[in-house]
Amino acid sequence: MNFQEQMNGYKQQVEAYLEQLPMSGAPEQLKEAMRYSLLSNGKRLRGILTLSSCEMAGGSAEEALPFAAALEMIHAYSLIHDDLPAMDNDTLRRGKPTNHVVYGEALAILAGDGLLTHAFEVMAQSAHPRAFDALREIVKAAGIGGMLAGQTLDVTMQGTEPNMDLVRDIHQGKTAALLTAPVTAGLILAGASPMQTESGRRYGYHLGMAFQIVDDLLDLEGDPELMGKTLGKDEEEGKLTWPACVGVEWARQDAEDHIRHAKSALTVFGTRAAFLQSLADFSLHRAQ
Ligand code: GRG
Repeated sequence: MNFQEQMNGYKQQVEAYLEQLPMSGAPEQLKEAMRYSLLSNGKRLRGILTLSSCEMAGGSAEEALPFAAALEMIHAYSLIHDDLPAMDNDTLRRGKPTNHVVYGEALAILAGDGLLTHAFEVMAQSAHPRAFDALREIVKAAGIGGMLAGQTLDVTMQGTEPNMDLVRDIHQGKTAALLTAPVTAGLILAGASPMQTESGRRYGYHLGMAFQIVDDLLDLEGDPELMGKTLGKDEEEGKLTWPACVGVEWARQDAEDHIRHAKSALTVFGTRAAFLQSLADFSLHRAQ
């Protein structure tokens, strides 16, 4: 199976699992707003990373599915809230009108809250012996010292002079944290050693940093059709991005360096790392 076939296989597994989530107890309108964003056309990278990391360390993708789904739910919540008028005020996401444009602000906030809390419900239902350790990785990444810390800096420091240390902290929190947790959680579920899990953490950090630098570059020079959202807003709104700190050419170079570090962090897994190493290259060259 080549890389693209493997990607598609993991993506289908994640999407089939998300599609059948019962979301029991949710009023119909809330469920509809949650499913609108959750099932829209995302790359499913966080889910794919969870399943493939678990398999890389000898586990089964099946046992990692609730955690892959939880990460996609947390990601979808962050996008819904990020798009709200009080935050980035975006009207287009994944090629469709944003959640609040369709359902109104109140229901969009609730759909985000619903996805976040349901993610924990789904993980808590897992009978996996290491479920709690995997859940701890995910809580930390999504929480106040992870994604929320990055987003807080992003929102509050907007318009200030670009500064490399600050942008590094923003990127690590808002993006790298939620791309690292799928890897460490997947490895933990597979019973990987602490040393292997730390290698996965280094991979996730560098992958995440590169991913956000590429996102910053795509905002400057990407194709809005492919990206499925409005581009060019970062510069307009004085967002702290890596190209704003070092320029476009250096930013591209730095993204390449991060990908090199990400790939070499996985050498402890030998040939089993091939898929995740190709995924790192894919993230560097992505157009969406
Ligand atoms: C608590 C009010 C409140 C808000 C939370 C934490 C947060 C808001 C937002 C985090 C935000 C964020 C949008 C980070 C950027 C990360 C990023 C590059 C997202 C896009 O990821 P892709 O390209 O998206 O994987 P797809 O659509 O493919 O899943």
